[in-house]
Amino acid sequence: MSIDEERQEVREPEVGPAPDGEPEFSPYHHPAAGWGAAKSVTSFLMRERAYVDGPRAIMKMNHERSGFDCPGCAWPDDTKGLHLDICENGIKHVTWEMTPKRVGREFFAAHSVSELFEWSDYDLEDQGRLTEPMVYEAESDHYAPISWKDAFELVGSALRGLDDPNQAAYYTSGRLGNEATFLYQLMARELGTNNLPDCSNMCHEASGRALQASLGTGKGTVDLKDWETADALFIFGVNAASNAPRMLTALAEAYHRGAQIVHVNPLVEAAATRTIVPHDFLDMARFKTTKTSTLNLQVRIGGDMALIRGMAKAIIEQSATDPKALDREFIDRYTTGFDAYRALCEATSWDELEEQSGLARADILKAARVYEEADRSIVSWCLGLTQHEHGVDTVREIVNLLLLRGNLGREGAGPSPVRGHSNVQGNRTCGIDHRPTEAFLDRLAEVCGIDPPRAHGLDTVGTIEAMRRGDVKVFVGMGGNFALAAPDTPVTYEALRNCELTVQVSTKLNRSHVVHGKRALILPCLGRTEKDHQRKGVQSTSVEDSMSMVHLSLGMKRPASDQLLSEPAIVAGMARAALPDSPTPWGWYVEDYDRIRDTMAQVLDGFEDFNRRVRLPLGFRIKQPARELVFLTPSGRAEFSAAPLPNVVPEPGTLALGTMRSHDQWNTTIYSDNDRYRGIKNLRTLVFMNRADMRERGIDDMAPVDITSTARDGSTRSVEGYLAVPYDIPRGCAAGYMPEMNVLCALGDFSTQSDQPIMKHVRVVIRAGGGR
Ligand SMILES: Nc1nc2c(c(=O)[nH]1)N[C@H]1C(S)=C(S)[C@@H](COP(=O)(O)OP(=O)(O)OC[C@H]3O[C@@H](n4cnc5c(=O)[nH]c(N)nc54)[C@H](O)[C@@H]3O)O[C@H]1N2
Ligand SMILES: Nc1nc2c(c(=O)[nH]1)N[C@H]1C(S)=C(S)[C@@H](COP(=O)(O)OP(=O)(O)OC[C@H]3O[C@@H](n4cnc5c(=O)[nH]c(N)nc54)[C@H](O)[C@@H]3O)O[C@H]1N2
Ligand SMILES: [Mo]
Repeated sequence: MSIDEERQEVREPEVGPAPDGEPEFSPYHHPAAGWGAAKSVTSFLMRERAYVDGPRAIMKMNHERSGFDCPGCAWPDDTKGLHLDICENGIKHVTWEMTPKRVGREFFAAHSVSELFEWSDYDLEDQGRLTEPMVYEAESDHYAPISWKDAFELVGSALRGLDDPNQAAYYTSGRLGNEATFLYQLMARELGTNNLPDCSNMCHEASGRALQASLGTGKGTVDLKDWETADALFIFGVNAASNAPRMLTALAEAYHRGAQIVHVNPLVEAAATRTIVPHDFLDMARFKTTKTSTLNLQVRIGGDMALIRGMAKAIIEQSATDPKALDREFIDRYTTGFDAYRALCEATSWDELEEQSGLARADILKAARVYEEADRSIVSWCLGLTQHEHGVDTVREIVNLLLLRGNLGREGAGPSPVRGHSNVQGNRTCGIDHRPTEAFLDRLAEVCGIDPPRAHGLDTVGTIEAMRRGDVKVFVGMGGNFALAAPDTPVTYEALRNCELTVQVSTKLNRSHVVHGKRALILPCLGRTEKDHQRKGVQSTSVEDSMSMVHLSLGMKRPASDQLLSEPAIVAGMARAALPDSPTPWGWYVEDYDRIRDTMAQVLDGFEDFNRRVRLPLGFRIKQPARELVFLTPSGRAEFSAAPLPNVVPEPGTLALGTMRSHDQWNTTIYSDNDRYRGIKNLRTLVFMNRADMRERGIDDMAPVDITSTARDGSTRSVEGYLAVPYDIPRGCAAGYMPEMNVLCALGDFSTQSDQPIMKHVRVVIRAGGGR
């Protein structure tokens, strides 16, 4: 077998570290955060040998006047200037970047790429920070050092040599700062393509499209102050204690002031129980826990839309006797489409709603009552709602529910998506969009003097398909780990390997460096914690959180190597090489990021006076017209949707499988094989199942099973020897971890509404297996 054939063999990625004990499961009964988190942080800092720098960095995180923005998630910083607005997973995330370990030229000389391909993902990342640019040499099958100048020239000549600029694609993972983002999209469009796939295509694309359609702007309308004044919080499909842990503080505060907190999730996650507020030292000392939930509803996978429609139906029924149940004045003045929506709710039977949501009518009515009794309600959600075929319809259904009672454009009320990567929202705001608006392109053309292409570009799934066909020949990844994050792992590998050139701008070694094109570059960049020196002094970059606050992030640490370049400098280097006659002053921009911000202020809505406002203590909030009850929709009003309820009940014998993160993981970065809040130790190749579903299939607790998914086109994909964990999950539902289970997600199974891969509803058959 040739190297390529050998590597093409389908096999599950080994993602986590080698287990250091037998797999264990014992349900978790402790509060989220608190001492368990403190203990976990301490042992993590010890292991990463970062016990001096770690605590020092933590004290600089998320300050209102200086310091860097925690790259851990997109939850906003505390507006009260609290100086320890941090969490266990943020600390782990930052420490991971600050590791003293290095991966330099000696490492690459000692290990061929074929050898590295056999390593686990944990071992690849665990080598530490990348220190200098490297180029793949096919003859020796090794990465070898290359100068920045030659690396840029290699990219430039490959891009100049394409027959069509659409033969390149430029991926963005959501940590890229706003300034680098702006330059990156400018480069792509100056070259002539809108091929700008991003992680958001796998994440919150559905939220953006739904909010755009319903409200005219693709973002949530609430901020932290609203969270602090809501009477009811509805939290759909998010594992907050692991993935947005600072939300726990908001939930505990809400509970203290008597707000209702409803969690909707097939699993009762740790954030839906109790917490010890992480930075409340008195609570920590007294082991004082606070409840973070008043009602938990375990919907079936994909059943949220039926629940929400049921709540709306109950409100509408109630309005027959209690006119105050609906806010008629609001509906008449600001919305359109109410009558059709009401008719649809009335026509949907309770039987259907119960069947599709997996909940009893009485439970749906409980949620409806909470909603009706609250003067101000916020509905929040994450991937549990978006990574479905009908993600757009479901998010629109949330807006429908909010509109019924005028929960929009006033304090304490509105839709609140919880974004993923720390700057994924900023990436979109600053132009990473494969479907840019004409208005944006016009402004870009006028201000930057370029002629941007008007045809829409490729998203993540489209890029993989095009690379496979050979239509996209150059892939540039600005951060992230495309090989492992994307669906259908072997297919994504094949696509990347089919490229003439793959370029990865990264901080750490990962799968996307060892699954590469015919030629390949690793370009190492500064991390967010590190000092960014340019000609005009130390630079800061800006980021936008989940609630549209834009603020500066300033790195403090000495860079991991003196060969690292900043992301803006890397974009500028590639652009200058690819566009020798460019009118854009690339080098001049990089000398002083204020200059990039001055241009951005002219192109982007809401960025007027950018340089001054971003330096205000907490930065500034981008205007959100829907918050002011200005709707940029075709009708000029908020638009009710009236989508049919999808059938989400699994066919007999099959289960709906959701792929998700463990507690000790950051997307494709795995810190350990444990998932503390779900009671799992030393195990990642598992599937959580309802015990009755296990019994029916003759599967014992913790016994090996084989899982086979069936795609829409009828093709099947399997994993073997996963352990079945009996769990409190509705019948017909199952769950397991990404990225191991990405092999089960067919590339063709993306939502027809958002083009998002359907990662939360994979149709599977699970059988007792032949052993591990
Ligand atoms: N520590 C840490 N923080 C992170 C990340 C990380 O990997 N680690 N990733 C970041 C990124 S990029 C993102 S996008 C976010 C992701 O944050 P989450 O959305 O919390 O991510 P998942 O782990 O996929 O968890 C999805 C949740 O949805 C539930 N769920 C599954 N199917 C359904 C359904 O049909 N309905 C409902 N209501 N719920 C369902 C699952 O039980 C689970 O609780 O977190 C960000 N923050
Ligand atoms: N089955 C399944 N698949 C999923 C999901 C799911 O729920 N289920 N979730 C999807 C979602 S929501 C997302 S967002 C994607 C995540 O997709 P990606 O964003 O592509 O993946 P990450 O794992 O976040 O990327 C980690 C890598 O980023 C690099 N990195 C870290 N910091 C920096 C930095 O400061 N600069 C640069 N340039 N690079 C850096 C490091 O080299 C690290 O190895 O995965 C998606 N895939
Ligand atoms: Mo994400």
